[in-house]
Amino acid sequence: MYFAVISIFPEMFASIRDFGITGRAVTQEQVTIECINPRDYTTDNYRRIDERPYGGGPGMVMMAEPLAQAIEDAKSRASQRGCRIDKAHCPVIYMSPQGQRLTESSVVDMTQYDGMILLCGRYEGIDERLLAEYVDMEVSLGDYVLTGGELPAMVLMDSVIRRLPDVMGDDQSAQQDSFVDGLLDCPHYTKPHEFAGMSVPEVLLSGHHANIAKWRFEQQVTRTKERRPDLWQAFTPTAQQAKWLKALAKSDR
Ligand code: 4GO
Repeated sequence: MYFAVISIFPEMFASIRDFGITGRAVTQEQVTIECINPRDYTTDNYRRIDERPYGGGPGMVMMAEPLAQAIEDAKSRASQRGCRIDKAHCPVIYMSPQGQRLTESSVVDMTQYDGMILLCGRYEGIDERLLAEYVDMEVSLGDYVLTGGELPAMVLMDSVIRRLPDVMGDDQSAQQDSFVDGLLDCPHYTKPHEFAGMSVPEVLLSGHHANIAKWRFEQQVTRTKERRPDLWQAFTPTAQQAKWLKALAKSDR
């Protein structure tokens, strides 16, 4: 998958490109991340990308023209990398609190793209006409404001990259399905056997895989009911999970 990031702080993206599972996905060429600095598309001596807002008020607004040039360049680079350039295959995405919320299910949908062009704003945001002309989709991480779109863009990339086929080990892909199937994750334990007076739940040491799977599911259910009743409301069990839930209801009586 191809990612073009448009940002005045391209150095920030070293953290996703150079480390961990996302770094390995880049090295193994499952993913390409290219940064494009809109300052390189300015025409004035000061390389200005921001200006004061029409109508007055505090802060600065990113100007449309350098960003338009940067997006055009991103599209031509994406095309060179084999991306089909339309919103169904390589959308231009603007990270902003006004966007659609990112969820594990929207993340999984995004793994189908050839690539994405991620637009990162700064200051008070971007001239609305640039957004109207170029942006296919606006995405938000949640109801809070940040100083730039760079961290949200990296969160989006990380969440999509980890769902690409062959980026993570098989054991992991089974695990992460917990959120997609709508429940919170179960607790995890490792060595030592005892810590702070607490020992590892006995069932996990039993080697009985069916019991372990059942126990983990029960833990997921308990946690989800307690911490996220909204998720529990919306949950639909698989056939196996329905059996476990029946057994659980019986033992509760
Ligand atoms: C995205 C961008 C928050 C989010 C942002 C979010 N803040 N909740 N700030 O995903 C325009 C200038 C938006 C700074 C940017």
